[in-house]
Amino acid sequence: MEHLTEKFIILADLIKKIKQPLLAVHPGPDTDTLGAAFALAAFFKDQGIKSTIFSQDQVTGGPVKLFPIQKLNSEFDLKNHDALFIIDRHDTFFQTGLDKAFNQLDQKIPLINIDHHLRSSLDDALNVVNTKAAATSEIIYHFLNHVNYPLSQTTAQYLLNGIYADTGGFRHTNTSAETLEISGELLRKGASIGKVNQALFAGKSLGALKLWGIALNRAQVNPKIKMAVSFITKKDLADCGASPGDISGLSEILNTISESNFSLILSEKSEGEIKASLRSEEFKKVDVSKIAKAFRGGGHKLASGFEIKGKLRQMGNQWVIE
Ligand SMILES: [Mn+2]
Repeated sequence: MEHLTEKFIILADLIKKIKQPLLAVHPGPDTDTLGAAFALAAFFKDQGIKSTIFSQDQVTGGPVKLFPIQKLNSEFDLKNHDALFIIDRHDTFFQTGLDKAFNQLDQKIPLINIDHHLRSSLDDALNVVNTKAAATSEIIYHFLNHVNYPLSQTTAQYLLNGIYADTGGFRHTNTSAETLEISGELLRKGASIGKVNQALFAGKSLGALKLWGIALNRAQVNPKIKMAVSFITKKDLADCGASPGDISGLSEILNTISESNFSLILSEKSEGEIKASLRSEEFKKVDVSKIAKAFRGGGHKLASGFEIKGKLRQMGNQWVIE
């Protein structure tokens, strides 16, 4: 992580001059983007800096139990801020209209992009990017360490939440020795693996399991391309009383089918929009981000996604996108 030191020095210097930064988490906020943002906000608060966290979308599923989500703002007015932080996914800048608001400002404010995904630099930004980091929360940990910020138990938990989630509970191959060392340090500060595990992986609702049941029942493997595929309609979600957050995890289960090299879950998002999430495993040697890119999506080698226009409809025994 040595090469980020230079960025950290610039960032620490920049933070001395700001009073009201806006922190943007990515659409469909996950545990890592929230963990990184809330940890950074705690640091700011202790420096007498009043930060605001902006989340375009509501938080659903497990992360609800891990963060004070009532503190999130669903709107922003960049004129009230003197710095803009994009947390965990650089495309948030474009997807939420922050780019337009930023470009319309009479007086430019610093733009900081903190990310661990591939190809995630932003023009005109201070890019604090490390693609080797398992999570953005890991980068934030290093930064807070760099400025000698003493982590409280709550802040340590935020960071552990992010790291635990993005490594699939230390099961994915992005779990490095450093990831475990950091996590050990966070445990020493009082963070709990049990708490985050319960919220993310163990605490499944009946609705979520019913939804998985429907999707697993529909699952098929395409033997030619070794793809395991299934899908979820909006009606399924409503019928099961499940939330969109319950869909994640499904692609990971599908991914464990030994005849498949990667999994694809299609889920109806809003009217006429279908979300696709792809997963693979290191040993399967498939780069799912290439598939996602072909559909103008993004992500990383083992977990990517894209969106397409359409509706899922049943025609006899077949389901089609129309
Ligand atoms: Mn992340």
